[in-house]
Amino acid sequence: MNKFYAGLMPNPERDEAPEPLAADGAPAAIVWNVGSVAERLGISPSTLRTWERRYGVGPTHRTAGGHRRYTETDIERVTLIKALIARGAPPMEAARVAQTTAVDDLGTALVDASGDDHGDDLEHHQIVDGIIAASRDYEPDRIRSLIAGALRRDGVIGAWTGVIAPALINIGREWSEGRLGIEAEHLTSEVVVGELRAHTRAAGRLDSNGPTIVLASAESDLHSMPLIALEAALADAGRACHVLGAQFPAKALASMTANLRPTIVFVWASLPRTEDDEMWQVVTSMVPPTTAILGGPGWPDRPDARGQATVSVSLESTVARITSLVG
Ligand code: B12
Repeated sequence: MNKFYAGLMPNPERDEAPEPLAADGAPAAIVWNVGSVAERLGISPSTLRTWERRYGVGPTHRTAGGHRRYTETDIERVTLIKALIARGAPPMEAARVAQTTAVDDLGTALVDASGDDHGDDLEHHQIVDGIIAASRDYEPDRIRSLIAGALRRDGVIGAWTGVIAPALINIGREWSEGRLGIEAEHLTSEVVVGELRAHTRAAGRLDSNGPTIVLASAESDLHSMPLIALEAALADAGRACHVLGAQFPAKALASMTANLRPTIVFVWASLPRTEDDEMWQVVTSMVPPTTAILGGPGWPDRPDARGQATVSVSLESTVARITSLVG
């Protein structure tokens, strides 16, 4: 049996019994309330209501008391919209297909759309579109599923470079142009952080006795996701890091470096910094055995003033440089 249908069959041990339709002249059919449909499909009740309100895909019946009731056909249509969105279709388009597919063709459409919920067979740009659509719809579970799938399939470097960074850059642009709320950016960031951290934890015990690798974001800069991506990518290489996180104070970085004498200090800056900035002074005056590596678009473009510090332009090149330095 197709997995979609399997999930829709009543389980007498667990499910509340389906209700008959209200005696309002509607045909006798098995119907389900919003909570049961949400549970079966793994979608929140609020998403079901949003799809109904925004795209007109939802229950075709109500009880005498006005409560929503889904028939089996309604559930198939909702399942289809879910599957199409998970495969990267824009919600409007998914809703149009779900609404216009003839009842007899719904089964075939579902099999065609089912593929894999994690987007395993999707192109990078389709996953990116899916993440942006899910951010717009406030759907953390969908974002999580797409990101987890990309991490599993492509590893940290592949998923970050092909999916996560392009999605974030796009979301940042949409936000700055007023087409996406700041809440969508926060929601997506939180999911990305959670999935990257889960990936790091799954790597198990890491070598923390070797050369010390310190990762920090520049003072007053809240952007820290590239550090967390770097931590996860280095975990894949068996390396543990000291992650200091967002907006790390310049003075504290200077004194920690002097005490700990780490092999690597990687500092990220998304926001623009100037040459009279204390953080710039600290990172450009590090000396062996410490190598400072700068990442992010915020650093001043002054190769002659960088001292020993070098600049990395991608996650992949940063991992390559760090692993070559720590052996
Ligand atoms: C997520 C996010 C946030 C989150 C951060 C959460 C977190 N835990 O990190 C939150 C909501 C906190 C946030 C806050 C703000 N943000 Co913000 N944010 C972003 C967003 C969408 C992604 C940040 C990120 O991780 N970028 C990293 C990668 C994905 O992007 P990138 O640096 O452009 O990537 C290039 C290179 O760096 C390189 N690269 C990519 N990955 C990697 C990895 C490594 C290791 C290396 C070396 C290189 C590398 O390749 C890319 C292609 O060129 C960006 C959009 C963007 N383009 O960055 C905005 C963005 C950085 N934010 C912006 C702004 C304005 C802000 C706020 C000031 C908004 C506000 N008014 O409150 C605050 C900043 C507050 C502060 N004091 O820091 C602007 C900055 C514009 C500017 N140049 O000044 C951006 C660019 C959005 C935009 N398009 O306008 N933000």
